[in-house]
Amino acid sequence: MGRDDATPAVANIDETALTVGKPKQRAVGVPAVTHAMQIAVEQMGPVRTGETLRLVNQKHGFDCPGCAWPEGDHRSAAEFCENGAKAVAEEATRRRVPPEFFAAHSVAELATWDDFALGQQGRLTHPMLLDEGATHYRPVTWEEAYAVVADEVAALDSPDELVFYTSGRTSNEAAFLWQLLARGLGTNNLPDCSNMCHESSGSALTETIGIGKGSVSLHDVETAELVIVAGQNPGTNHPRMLSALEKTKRNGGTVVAVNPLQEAGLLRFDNPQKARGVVGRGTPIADVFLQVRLGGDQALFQALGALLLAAEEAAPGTVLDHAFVEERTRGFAEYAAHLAALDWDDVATATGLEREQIEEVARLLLGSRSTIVCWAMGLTQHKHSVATLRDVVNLLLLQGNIGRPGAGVCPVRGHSNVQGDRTMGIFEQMPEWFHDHLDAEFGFASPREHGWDTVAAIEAMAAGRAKVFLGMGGNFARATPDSAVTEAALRSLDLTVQVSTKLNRSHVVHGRRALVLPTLGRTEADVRASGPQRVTVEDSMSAVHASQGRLAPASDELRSEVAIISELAERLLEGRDNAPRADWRAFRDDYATIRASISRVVPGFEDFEAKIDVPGGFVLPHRPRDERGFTTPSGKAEFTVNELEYPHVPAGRLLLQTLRSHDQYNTTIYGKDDRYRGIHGGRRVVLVHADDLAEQGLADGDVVDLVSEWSDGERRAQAFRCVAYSTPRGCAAAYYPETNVLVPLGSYADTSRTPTSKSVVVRLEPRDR
Ligand SMILES: Nc1nc2c(c(=O)[nH]1)N[C@H]1C(S)=C(S)[C@@H](COP(=O)(O)OP(=O)(O)OC[C@H]3O[C@@H](n4cnc5c(=O)[nH]c(N)nc54)[C@H](O)[C@@H]3O)O[C@H]1N2
Ligand SMILES: Nc1nc2c(c(=O)[nH]1)N[C@H]1C(S)=C(S)[C@@H](COP(=O)(O)OP(=O)(O)OC[C@H]3O[C@@H](n4cnc5c(=O)[nH]c(N)nc54)[C@H](O)[C@@H]3O)O[C@H]1N2
Ligand SMILES: [Mo]
Repeated sequence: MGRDDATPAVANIDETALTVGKPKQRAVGVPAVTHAMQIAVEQMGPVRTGETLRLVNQKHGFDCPGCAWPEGDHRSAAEFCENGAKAVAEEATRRRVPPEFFAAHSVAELATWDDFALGQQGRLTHPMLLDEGATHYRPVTWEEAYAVVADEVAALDSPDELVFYTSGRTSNEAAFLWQLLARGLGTNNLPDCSNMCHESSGSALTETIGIGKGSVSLHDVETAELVIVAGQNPGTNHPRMLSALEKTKRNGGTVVAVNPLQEAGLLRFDNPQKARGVVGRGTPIADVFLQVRLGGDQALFQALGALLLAAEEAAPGTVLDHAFVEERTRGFAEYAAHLAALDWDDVATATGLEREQIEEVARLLLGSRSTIVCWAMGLTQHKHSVATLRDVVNLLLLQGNIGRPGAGVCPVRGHSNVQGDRTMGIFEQMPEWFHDHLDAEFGFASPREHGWDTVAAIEAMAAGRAKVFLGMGGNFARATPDSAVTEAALRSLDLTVQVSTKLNRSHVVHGRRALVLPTLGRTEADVRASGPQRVTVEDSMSAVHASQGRLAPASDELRSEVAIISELAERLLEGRDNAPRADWRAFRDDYATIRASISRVVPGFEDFEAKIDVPGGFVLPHRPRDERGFTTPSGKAEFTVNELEYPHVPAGRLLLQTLRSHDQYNTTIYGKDDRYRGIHGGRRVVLVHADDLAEQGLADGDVVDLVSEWSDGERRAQAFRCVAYSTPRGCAAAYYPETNVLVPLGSYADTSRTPTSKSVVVRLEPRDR
């Protein structure tokens, strides 16, 4: 089986408009507003743009489908964020993909289009079926669509041949029903986008503090004395976080950035809502910038721990929070002994940093009474990510930086409800208590054997053990690693079903039969038998609040996710032994009935309905944050001993990270510019240190193939323009999803099994221009 790039056919790659300029030193400001407005007006027209953007993240509006950064208590009239506006515009677009579109374009033709071309077609309007052997999708009624699913599910030998994927935009209500349907049929095969995202955070935090969620509030970030932002590009991916960091700075706090790339948003922020940002010089964000090597963070956090321990030894009683360490934690002595043997040569190799740079940050830690560490994909997508994050926790525990104002762990989530989906049970290995509660609520016996995560699901498809794939949002074919392998796996299925808002590659990489089921987005009014419905979401800081769309739906045929799931459930569960006793019709007629069930199954949701009547919603309990209590088996926070790891790259090879440009939302491409990094008009670029290019006999502007090397062979992504860029020696960067073809399915993080999208060993092979 080939493992090379065929997506889209390389013959169609047109990057003639690509230009490269100088990276920016500051983020947001007026250009961001202008750019967002341009995209919004293109997609929605001027009137709808005004109406729609007014409702984003307002207390009676809809939750922004952009990112999971929380809303503050004091929202400005335009809680403005460039990339939030772009996310909204993509959903509220006036462009449509009606049945005539599918009649005009065969699936084979669409499979040669790139992600940008597919996504730009607009909103799906009608349920579509691809019959066995057919060349084109054809429109069907909802009833016919459900019958096809029922037919394929009835033909299965076991419910474990089903895969229920979830992306993180799904509301709590829909997610709760989705997992109930899967478990009602008898499987825990519930892979989700989180497996590829913050799973390492969940794994490390659950082991060490007993809960896989962040422990800080927005106010904590704004009032912390020290915030370390590691492995994250907030200027692009969480722009509203820059307003919080601006406040941290104004309150006298210090910010340290740890990143191989000098991301504009980490350098300087021009707040578009403040006159100062528009006309002045904006706010410098990072006081210290550690340009770390890819995968060098574990070494950095161990080194910082060792320096704190050394300072404590030099002046006993002045550095550590002894009371906290003694009363609330376990394993300190072993951790301290382990760090005493830290090899500083290893630290230098792993991080690429000077010892003085690390000592400077250690001094900031010593001087800070409240420290927060924020992180995202730069820390979670490596082989040793869970170990790295355990070492982040170790460092914070030393000074008692958990469960105290201005202190804590802050994994910054991606999708706007990815955290809520997990809370609702979207996980292949929910704890026993969850199953007990679910069984009690619905009078059935849910399956207890763990299901498949994303990597396991792809392996199962490839091995013929999975037969039917159902995707609740997302773009499984494109978001997953090892594109060629994954696409072949998807094509071997009997049926692929995608519940989607917009056209994407997962619709054209299909099983023997395929369904596209169009659904309402968050911006749209969802009116059911009992009237207009609201749904709920949970942000990165465990705040749950209501979201209510107001726009007229993109088409009369659209059904809400809740309606689709409950209608499917009635048909798939009918007549089965051990089916959950659920009133699916009541669920879809009035979402409050779903919330009533949630309130009995998930702790923290008692009085759910009343709590979301309060504008801004409510914050879920979090014992480490609220009472310094730890629900680990020992009842204490766990110091852990982790062998130091970092990527070893053979001579002549580079370590590639796959990351987001400024003009994309995961696999949805808004445009072909990456303004802050100086890239315009194209995406097939690889950012490489100038000396590495020279050493390989290459120059800026040369076109190369990226070839990844793995134990089972090579993978190739064709035709990338080399860009000389500021990044540590030996490190390179290129955009996802074009480079997913290079990430081997078998290369994932220990424990969390997150694909190693931030460390892929590659060589650059010159090709003729
Ligand atoms: N506009 C927009 N917003 C988004 C998204 C989007 O695509 N577009 N996606 C959403 C989702 S699902 C997520 S998960 C988040 C993702 O948010 P991010 O994690 O910010 O996204 P990435 O582009 O993957 O960027 C990773 C950052 O980590 C750095 N990095 C890479 N490897 C390392 C490393 O080994 N060590 C350190 N210290 N740094 C490293 C990279 O240089 C880069 O700055 O954003 C969410 N928000
Ligand atoms: N190489 C590499 N791979 C990665 C990453 C990386 O950094 N590098 N990042 C990983 C991460 S962090 C993540 S989270 C995953 C993302 O994985 P996914 O969540 O699967 O991908 P998205 O691109 O966010 O999904 C976009 C599609 O969702 C659908 N959609 C949008 N809104 C809605 C809605 O309201 N309802 C429904 N039903 N559908 C909707 C649209 O049809 C759209 O085409 O990718 C992962 N893959
Ligand atoms: Mo993500």
